[in-house]
Amino acid sequence: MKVLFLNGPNLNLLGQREPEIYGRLTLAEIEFQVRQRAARLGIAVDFHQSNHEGELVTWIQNAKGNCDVIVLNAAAYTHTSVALRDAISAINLPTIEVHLSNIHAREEFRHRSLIAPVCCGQILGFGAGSYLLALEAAVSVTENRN
Ligand code: CA2
Repeated sequence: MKVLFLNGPNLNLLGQREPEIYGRLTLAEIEFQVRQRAARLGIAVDFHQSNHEGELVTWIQNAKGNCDVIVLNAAAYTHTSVALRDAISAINLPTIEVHLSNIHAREEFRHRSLIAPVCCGQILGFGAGSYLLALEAAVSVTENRN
């Protein structure tokens, strides 16, 4: 089983600013934790970050046939991107939406997720723990599919 983790714009800045919202870990440190947990579960992981919407769309399109589940922190594109939503719809692969922060406890513009209706679920508000919980959810999603 393989899980593709995709991270959207500005997540490369994690650990440098706004630690009260996003925590103190860098994205590389979160990736390390994910890889450690995945190794214990016997899961292969791909982990990418991009500041470009089109690159995220391409990775989603290429996921078909290459992985079993996508875990997506679309960052700000969560709230704006019809392109990401259409890409998720098009590939028909289980996709789990994750966020470090609780987007519903923040500014109103973050309450709406354009990708939520085409994802199988959302995990948010647990900091780096959201990524680890998403890994567990990915296992459960594939077990329920097969
Ligand atoms: O809570 C999350 O995971 C978000 O997806 C993070 C996005 C935000 O736009 C979403 O509403 C919720 C922002 C990621 C940018 O992260 C930064 C890290 C350090 C300094 C500034 C931004």
